[in-house]
Amino acid sequence: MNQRTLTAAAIQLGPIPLSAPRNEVLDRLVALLHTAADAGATFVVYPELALTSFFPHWRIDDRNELLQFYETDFPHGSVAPIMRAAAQRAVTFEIGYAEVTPEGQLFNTASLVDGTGELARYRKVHLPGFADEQPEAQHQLLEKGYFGVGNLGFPVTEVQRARVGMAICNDRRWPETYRLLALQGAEIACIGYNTPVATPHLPEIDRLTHFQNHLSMQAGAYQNSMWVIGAAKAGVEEGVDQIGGSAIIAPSGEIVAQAHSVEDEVVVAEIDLDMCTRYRAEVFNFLHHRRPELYGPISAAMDPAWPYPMAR
Ligand code: ING
Repeated sequence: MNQRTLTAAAIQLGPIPLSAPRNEVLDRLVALLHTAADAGATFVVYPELALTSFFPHWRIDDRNELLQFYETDFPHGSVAPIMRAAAQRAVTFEIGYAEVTPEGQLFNTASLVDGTGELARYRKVHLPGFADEQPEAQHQLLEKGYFGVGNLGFPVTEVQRARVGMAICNDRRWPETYRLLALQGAEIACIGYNTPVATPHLPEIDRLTHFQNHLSMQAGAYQNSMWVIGAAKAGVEEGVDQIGGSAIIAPSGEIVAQAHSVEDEVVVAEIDLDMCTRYRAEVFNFLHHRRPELYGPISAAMDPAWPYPMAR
């Protein structure tokens, strides 16, 4: 059986200023797709909210002002120039953007797209931060106010003989994300992110932001025998300093390629999809070694008696 490989790229973006016209942003993203394709990539991953500034970092009271950041007619009205480049270069891409539905629902969304159109859509499930402004914080994280909880599950789609799933930013910190994809046979998890260096409400982790970024994705990749492609929006964007660290991570947990800047940067690696199969035949043979019947209600909410603030 001939080996299944594909050359993939994480496309890291530097800041997208609030003042940046949409055509300039698209020109940047198209140029980066060509750079990736020139390096042999046929599959590329852009960051979360790759078309705009990360606007949950500040309070926006006026709904019409807020809606300026959301796409109403994705993909053709939003990323047509990228689709044309994708068709020209035979590339499939994954991209994050803010979505408003015809019914007015708001989501932090990512889609798989090729030159013919949209292949799959995912809406972010794990929304960090708050719904309301935190007056003492040096920057806001208002995703709970600006997005609904994702309602499309964790879809897995066949792309170039690979089974591809999506997650967005904070999703990568939760083991359930990778396991739900792995249980559907996903071999690649695409994860765009916008992650500030400083976390207003837990400053003790500020020295660990980079470490915990890679820790989360490496653990997810290894414990679920999948490739993880993490793509950052990096640098100081509208006053908030964000980490880079875009990386391509193997089912072994090894980082096989990573960004070294906090600007636009293309990170390329050849992905051996059969490594997933080898790990799933041995170390993580779910059928032979895993015992879900003994795990009890692991998906239930934690006991309210626990001393932790519990949602639900
Ligand atoms: N951003 C951050 C992330 O999960 C965060 C929020 C940072 C949560 C650090 C916890 C610790 O990477 C988004 N957009 O989810």
